[in-house]
Amino acid sequence: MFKFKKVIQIYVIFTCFSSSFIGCEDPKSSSGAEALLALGLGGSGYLSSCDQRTPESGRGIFVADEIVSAPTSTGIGFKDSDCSIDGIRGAGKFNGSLDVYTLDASGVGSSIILRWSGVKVLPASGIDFIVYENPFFVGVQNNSNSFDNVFMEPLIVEVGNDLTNWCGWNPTYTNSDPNTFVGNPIYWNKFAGITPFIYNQDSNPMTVSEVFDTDIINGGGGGDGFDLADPNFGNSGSGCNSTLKSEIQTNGFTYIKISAAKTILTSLPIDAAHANPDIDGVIAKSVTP
Ligand SMILES: [Ca+2]
Ligand SMILES: [Ca+2]
Ligand SMILES: [Ca+2]
Repeated sequence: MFKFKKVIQIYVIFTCFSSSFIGCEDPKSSSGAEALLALGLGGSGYLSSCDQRTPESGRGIFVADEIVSAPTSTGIGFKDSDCSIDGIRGAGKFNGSLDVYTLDASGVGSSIILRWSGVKVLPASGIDFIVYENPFFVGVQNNSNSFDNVFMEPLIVEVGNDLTNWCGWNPTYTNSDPNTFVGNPIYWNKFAGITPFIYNQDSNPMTVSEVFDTDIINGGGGGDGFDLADPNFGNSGSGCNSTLKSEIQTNGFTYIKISAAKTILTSLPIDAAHANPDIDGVIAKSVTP
């Protein structure tokens, strides 16, 4: 959870109000006015900046660009689910992206389901897609940082073809004390929300090969990559079986479901400060023509 979220939301809303209502309507959000009323501001809703951004295309980076399910999106600020499909905008190793949609810590709003409009994600060599939350390295902000302490809000990732049955990567927290939260990425196997990222489609587009190299310490773009050929794939997920696993590994998948980790693995030692993950977006390496 960002400390400054509410401040930024209120700032944006006030900016919107003080510069007249032109461009401030959000036709997709009937709850915008309700949220403003809840803040004591009254009046109409407004258009989030994410609504005015578009994901990059045309060079082999395929951004998930369609929201299938984000049931508690309000269309406002960090609760605008459009921020999860408008492209990836990292803010460097030491800052979290602000181009994000924040999940709820529990309930239906703790997951989001996205897809790539009209196509499926195909299996490719190496990692097949990358999930970007907005983690950042804690500590000294230069290359003397040991890069073993991340402010992270872990996510669990699953994929499927029917919105009912899902296969995942068997995420496992391996700290020797399973009841203590440690922000060292080496303990968070096959979660997302773990690896900071510098890829930003606007200010740091990188090359395609750099973007699909998630080793942020050694020149890659960062983010959390997943491979359908990983031996862990199919060892978790609601409704996963060997038939679905094989189908996805052979012919790809349509939907990705991204959930606040503790809502699936309830024993994880994730406190309230790390329980509202923020989704910048997802990219795939290959999709159907
Ligand atoms: Ca692969
Ligand atoms: Ca976050
Ligand atoms: Ca985004």
